[in-house]
Amino acid sequence: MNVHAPALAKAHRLDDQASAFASDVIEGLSQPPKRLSPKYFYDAAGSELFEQITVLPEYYPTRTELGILRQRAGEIAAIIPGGAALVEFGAGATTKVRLLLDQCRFGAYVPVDISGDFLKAQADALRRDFSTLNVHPVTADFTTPFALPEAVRDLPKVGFFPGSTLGNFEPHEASAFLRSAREILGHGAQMVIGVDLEKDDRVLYDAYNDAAGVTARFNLNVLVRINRELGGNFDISGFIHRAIYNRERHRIEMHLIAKKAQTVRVLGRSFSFHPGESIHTESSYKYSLDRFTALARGSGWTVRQSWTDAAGMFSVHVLVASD
Ligand code: AVJ
Repeated sequence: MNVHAPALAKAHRLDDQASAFASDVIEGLSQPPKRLSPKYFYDAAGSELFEQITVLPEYYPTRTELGILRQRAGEIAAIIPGGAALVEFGAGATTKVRLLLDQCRFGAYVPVDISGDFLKAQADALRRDFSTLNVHPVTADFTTPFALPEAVRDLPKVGFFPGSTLGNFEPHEASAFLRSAREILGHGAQMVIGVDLEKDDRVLYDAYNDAAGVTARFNLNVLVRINRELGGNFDISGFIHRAIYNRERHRIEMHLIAKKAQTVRVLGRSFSFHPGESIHTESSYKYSLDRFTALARGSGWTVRQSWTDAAGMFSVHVLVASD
């Protein structure tokens, strides 16, 4: 056996990730209208800015979802089979999963994330605090099919997809993701999912236009990242953050707006902007309970139970695989 193979495979994966970023950026900036995927917000600086967003007074989703999970963890535990493997799609801060791990007797925890380093640190912390929990991190892009670790093959499966990350997907992508999760988790699986709800325009607007300007910095950071990682020459001060609620399409849209005409070079290519031209950097879809229920049903799942906070701002659902 070639002892260097794992190291080479790892280097190759990193190359793949870097070149996917490069080709996605080139493709996105070549389109009219220009766009960038929100998955590229989360370099080290972007992840730190996102953590700051989650505690902003205007940003209600994180604290509202935590409140629901805290209040309902006992009820969730009661409908989840003992000894199940909890498979988390994407792994950020461990605050939310700890609420479930505190209440439910899981046989294993499988965090799945594209960032292997972050996963390892997170896994180590959980092993320390839950000494009997088997933690099996999987480094993978959870939007594409991946294999679960052999060690959890015979355990019941429970998916976990908090934070309304589902909202970043276009509706057809959200459906494809739910179908793929159903395939990965298999027959009889359940899934705990957090989904942000439609509400008053002003509340939504403020959540993405915080007074302290953290969301603006989070949005602009993707240009900083392109400059650093792809040798771009974006003038960051030449763009402003804009977030609007598009009620017809049930989504917050984040844009970066060119203040003046300018030409930017990235990886040897030129991209021209006219004054006021936008780069669409994120959509964050908001659901009604009915639209989410229909989406789940059309994607291989049945809603078993749903909870919201008292003000109906955010929802948490337990889904059961259909058939
Ligand atoms: C992580 C996708 C749920 O849409 O609210 C926060 C990302 N963007 N502020 C969201 C985000 C701007 C967040 N999600």
